[in-house]
Amino acid sequence: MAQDLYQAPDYFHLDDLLTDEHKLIRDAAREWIKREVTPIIEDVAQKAEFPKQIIDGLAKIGAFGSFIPEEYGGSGLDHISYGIIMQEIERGDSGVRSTASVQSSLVMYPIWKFGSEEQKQKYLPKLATGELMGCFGLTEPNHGSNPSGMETKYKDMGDHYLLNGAKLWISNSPFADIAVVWAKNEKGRIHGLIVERGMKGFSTPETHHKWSLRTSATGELIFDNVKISKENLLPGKSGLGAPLMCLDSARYGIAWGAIGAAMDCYDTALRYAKERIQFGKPIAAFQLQQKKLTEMITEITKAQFLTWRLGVLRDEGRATSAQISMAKRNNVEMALNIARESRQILGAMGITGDYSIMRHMMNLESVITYEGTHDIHLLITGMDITGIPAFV
Ligand code: TGC
Ligand code: FAD
Repeated sequence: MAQDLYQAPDYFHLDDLLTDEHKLIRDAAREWIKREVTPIIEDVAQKAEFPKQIIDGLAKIGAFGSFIPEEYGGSGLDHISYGIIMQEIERGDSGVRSTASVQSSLVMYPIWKFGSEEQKQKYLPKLATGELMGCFGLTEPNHGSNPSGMETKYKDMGDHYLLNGAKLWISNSPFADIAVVWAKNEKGRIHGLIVERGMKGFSTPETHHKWSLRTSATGELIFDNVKISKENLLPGKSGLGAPLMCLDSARYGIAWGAIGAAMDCYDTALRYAKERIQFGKPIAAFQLQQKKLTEMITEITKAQFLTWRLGVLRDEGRATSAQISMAKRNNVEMALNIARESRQILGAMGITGDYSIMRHMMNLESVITYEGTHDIHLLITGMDITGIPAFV
């Protein structure tokens, strides 16, 4: 891949609204991405490999549980800091951000929010350092957008539970040490269970041949009469609302992350347009290219402010699920459109791995689908403003 010359666009001086701590966190993450991720990312994406060697670095920049209190090994930071870290990581690659989102919002968050004190002490510090890696099992072969219909179930056997079922499309599953799994009890109530690698009857086959999110390992979770200790049930909350709370945290991070991918595409396209000469001029001199670039920076700027405001609301405990859905939906679509336009600005060079744009574009096809599809987020906002659910 060509040298990483990234310069983050900040057209309306959003930096003025960040604290010194936010800027320090941002600069550390940005510098780490440039130094450790850019040099390897294209190669691992081409090979469709998860770069395990960066786990330690991710932990050191606070990518695992930045909002988890320090007593449990987290960094005790605010939600804007979490968002900024996700933005910088996704500037590098959405697949790497996925690994960090899952670990923070979908594994550490439910253990912190719904776990017993023993579970918090046992798992959170090791998840924060990356000594343990986790995954989150909600989606099933027959239940994607409608997780309430899940078929994975567990039975109370007196001194333990017996878990049966299957989860599909699970990020990190092929290498995760633990899985936070959502399953129904005999009464049909959804609960979270911590399943550990090595438990008899538990397997995690990898899903191959993805054209998108190739640096993230995706797989299944298969439970064939898995014996689960009763201590592994998350006692704090049951019902679909529990996994949906985790999704709020992850979707919030994705709203920030998508801006990172968009900024990287815009920055690459702007530099290329100023350097590429056609008809005796840099292509940036042509009105059609200026239109593309102007619309990109306008959309990025709008998304930056929407998302910063969402962060303030989340830090105040006032961000609603519907606001998070709106930001996730808007920003991912914005990033995908910018990736497509940027790729055109690069002409044929845009399809090569010498530039990051095509990789971002393919990654964003997953991001617009997972954590609630583009359609589902529209329906969540629609329900919020009309009071009428239109899912069924
Ligand atoms: P519904 O009847 O609306 O709600 C069920 C219960 O949940 C409550 N609730 C929430 N609670 C907390 N936070 C939220 N955001 C909540 N939304 C709803 C609700 O009040 C109710 O509570 P109660 O007490 O009355 O039972 O549920 P529904 O079955 O109609 O579904 C609603 C819908 C469609 C919005 C929901 O199912 C949904 O969001 N579907 C999309 C599924 C999804 O996003 N899956 C993501 C899987 S994980 C993933 O993709 C990880 S990718 C990670 C990576 O690599 O980065
Ligand atoms: P479906 O639900 O079958 O939807 C298909 C189409 O129908 C979509 O366009 C959808 O918008 C539309 N549709 C569905 N219902 C409605 C409706 N009511 N109204 C209008 N349109 C509708 N899941 C996890 O649990 N954990 C993970 O770690 C995880 N990681 C993932 C990683 C990747 C790379 C991918 C691609 C997915 C991952 N997922 C994960 C699964 C993801 O959350 C689901 O793919 C997503 O929720 C959509 O479910 P589905 O693919 O079954 O699509």
